[in-house]
Amino acid sequence: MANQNGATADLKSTFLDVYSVLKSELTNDPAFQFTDDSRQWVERMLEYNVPGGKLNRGLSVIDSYKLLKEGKDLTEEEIFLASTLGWCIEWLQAFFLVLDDIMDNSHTRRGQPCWFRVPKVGMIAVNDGVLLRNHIPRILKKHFRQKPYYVDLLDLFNEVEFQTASGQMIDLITTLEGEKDLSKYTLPLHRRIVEYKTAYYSFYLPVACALLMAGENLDEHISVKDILVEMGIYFQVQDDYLDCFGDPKKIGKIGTDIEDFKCSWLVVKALENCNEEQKQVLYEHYGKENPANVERVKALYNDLNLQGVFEEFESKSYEKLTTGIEAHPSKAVQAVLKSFLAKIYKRQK
Ligand code: GPP
Ligand code: MG
Ligand code: MG
Ligand code: MG
Repeated sequence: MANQNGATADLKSTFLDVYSVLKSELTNDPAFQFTDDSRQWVERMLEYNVPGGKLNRGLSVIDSYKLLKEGKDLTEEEIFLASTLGWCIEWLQAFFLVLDDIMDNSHTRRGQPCWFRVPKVGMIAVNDGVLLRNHIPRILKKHFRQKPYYVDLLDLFNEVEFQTASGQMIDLITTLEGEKDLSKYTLPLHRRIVEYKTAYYSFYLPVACALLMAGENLDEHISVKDILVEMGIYFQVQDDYLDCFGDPKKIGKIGTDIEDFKCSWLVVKALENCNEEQKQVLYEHYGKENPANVERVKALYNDLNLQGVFEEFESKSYEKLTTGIEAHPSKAVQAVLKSFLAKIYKRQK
């Protein structure tokens, strides 16, 4: 066990070393004449937004690639390249989060104020998001241009970004003022939102990167994609649950879903399980900024035992996903998927 933890810690420190290399390349990019001020801005913006998360998405590119290689030792180049792809996903995540926090009017992220709330940052954060997004093709160009799978990588990142932005759009337009209508909040709508806004970039993308690096054709791995999308949906249900019931000290952010009138899994389940009287409470109090309204919604969630409903959902999802994984013909792919599931099952952060 100590050994395994040692290996994990090692992998993480190698991974962080690659971050330093990429950051230094980007802050010395010859395509732009950096001044001290502009270089310092980018440097601080990257430090604040890129490396401070759980790094699960990024690290799982290396994990997945290793498992696909079935125990063969990776060369230094392979470790560097898999880490670089992992960082491209972390950059994408940083880009999404900087903008998502503005759109969701959030306060904290990863245990610190959201980037746009930092003094003198404000709406410069919007342009920082655009820059973070533009760093990805610059990293890919520098390190993968000569690879046979370069075009496929670019295409993959583009496709997944499009899916995520489309999911984010439906997450946002369902909450529009004047159309605040809880009756449209059903499980199929929730599923559609979270499949697009979360599942592709968080679950499919890391494995797809590893598959491309291993020389695979993504069209031949549709069943892997289907399982990963299911896992991503389960992951976002956990995110919705933790938004209300998680410990902000552990998850590093304060929930805003009730205030924001989000089509969260919790409100969908509350609507499914409530009586007429409780429905009135939801209609009256959901989607308001005032803490008293929020508390009233939370009290109703407790009355409806949504924690219990969630626990049941969690163990059922685990069983279903495991069955799906074990039906996959390749043991190596099974190992990739199982390691993903183990990382998120019953997560508290
Ligand atoms: C998670 O939603 C989804 C994203 C972070 C994707 C954002 C996509 C963009 C194109 C900006 P969330 O709002 O529930 O996440 P969190 O709870 O972490 O704020
Ligand atoms: Mg959001
Ligand atoms: Mg958010
Ligand atoms: Mg959330």
